[in-house]
Amino acid sequence: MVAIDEKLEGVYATVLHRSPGELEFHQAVREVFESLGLVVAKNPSYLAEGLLERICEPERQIIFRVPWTDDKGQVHVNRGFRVEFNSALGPYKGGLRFHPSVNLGIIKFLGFEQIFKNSLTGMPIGGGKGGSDFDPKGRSEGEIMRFCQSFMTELYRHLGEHTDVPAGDIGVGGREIGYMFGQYKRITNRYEAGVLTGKGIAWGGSLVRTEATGYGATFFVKEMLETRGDAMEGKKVVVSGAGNVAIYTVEKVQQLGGKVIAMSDSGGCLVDQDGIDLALIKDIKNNRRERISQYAKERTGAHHYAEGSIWSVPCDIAMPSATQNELTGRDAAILIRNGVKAVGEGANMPSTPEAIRLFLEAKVLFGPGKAANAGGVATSALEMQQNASRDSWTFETTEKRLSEIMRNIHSSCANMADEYGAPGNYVLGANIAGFKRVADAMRALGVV
Ligand code: NDP
Ligand code: 2IT
Repeated sequence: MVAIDEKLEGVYATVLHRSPGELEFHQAVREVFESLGLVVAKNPSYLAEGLLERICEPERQIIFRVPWTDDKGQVHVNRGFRVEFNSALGPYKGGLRFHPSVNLGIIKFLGFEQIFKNSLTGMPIGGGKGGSDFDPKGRSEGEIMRFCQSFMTELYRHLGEHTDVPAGDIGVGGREIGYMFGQYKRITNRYEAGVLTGKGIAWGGSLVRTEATGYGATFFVKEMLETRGDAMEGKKVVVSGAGNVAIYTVEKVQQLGGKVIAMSDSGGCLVDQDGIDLALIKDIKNNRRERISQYAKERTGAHHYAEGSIWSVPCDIAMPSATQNELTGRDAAILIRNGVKAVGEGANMPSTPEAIRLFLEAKVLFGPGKAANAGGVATSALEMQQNASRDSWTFETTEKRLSEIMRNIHSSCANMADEYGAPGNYVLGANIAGFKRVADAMRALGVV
């Protein structure tokens, strides 16, 4: 483990003490704090006015009961969360996750990461996150709709286009956003498009938002490769996950001439050395809502493995795009041994601290999630801009904006890493650049 600067130890100890058992939250705070020692050494004023204590404490945390009735008439009770972490830069902004593993510590880690990610985009968005321990797997359309309606019946009072603007994350896509928007509109009697992002195109959504996280992560990797005179063309790429982020990562990698040879879901890993057939994956996942194991049954030469790690498939580029801590130190060592050149995190905190350390030591180009996957939330902010001006932009215009934003995020991280004497260290660059913008805004706004 990398040491934390002694000036930050007290604040970190308070985080551990005040949020016992929230391991993912501790991990996310520690990762940022490991980068901040240099910043407070150069500018000790960041230690004043309880700034670091305030940045680690959510402005507001909402926890609520979500009762709903299944198709057989049985009542279920889930727990809903919204952590409104930091609004120094704009309304709270961040996704909603529906997954049985969700608890307060996971939502807090995601909300904490979101503050710095949103800051890095340069756009007027604060940080927040929410969700529920609801498991959508195997649920009917009617059950999903009733759950979303019940969830929004409580959450709506905390939202608003200038207050808090959720979007999707694991288990929440266009369908769920639709049901939640419908319920919000019904309760409030307002067509307030800017209250949620990731909406359908016919009802206030933005083109490119669906593709944005995966496309953005791929643009970020492209930028990293270019710093070494390299390109995506001809690279073998492994993308974990098979959801929104993974699918559109595969699409952009293929458009840039790379070859994706493996994907995964929680049921195992799929290898197709001929290159993933994206149309088949989209049909299986988006239309039929089936498991990726189905792909191996329909395509000759493809294999599905229920056991083992996807990271043991040799590749030039790894893009973890499923969930937190899915890529361990052991996986990183295997990837490095197999000659991996770049890692772009589509997911939030997918690499464990040990994995990150190994990638940095081996000088693998490593794009941390808060930079590499910021294209999703950045395009959400573009959706908010379109909603505010009652406009809608073309796919080309919006994708160009996204690619410029990713180029800017890449250069902010790279420049900050250079300035702090660690060229090529995007972890340090992202943490410092993200921290500075939000910290400066917090100082200007006083002790609030
Ligand atoms: P989806 O629900 O669309 O897909 C999630 C994928 O990850 C599925 O294939 C799922 O498999 C797999 N997965 C989820 N949890 C686990 C787990 N515990 N173990 C193994 N596999 C798992 O979500 P997204 O694609 O939207 O999100 C993926 C990641 O990207 C998350 O970390 C999210 O926070 C992050 N992210 C998402 C953004 C967005 O705009 N959607 C923006 C930025 C980051 P299965 O179906 O078997 O559960
Ligand atoms: O983790 C993330 O950045 C997201 N799930 C997207 C958040 C958003 O508000 O678009």
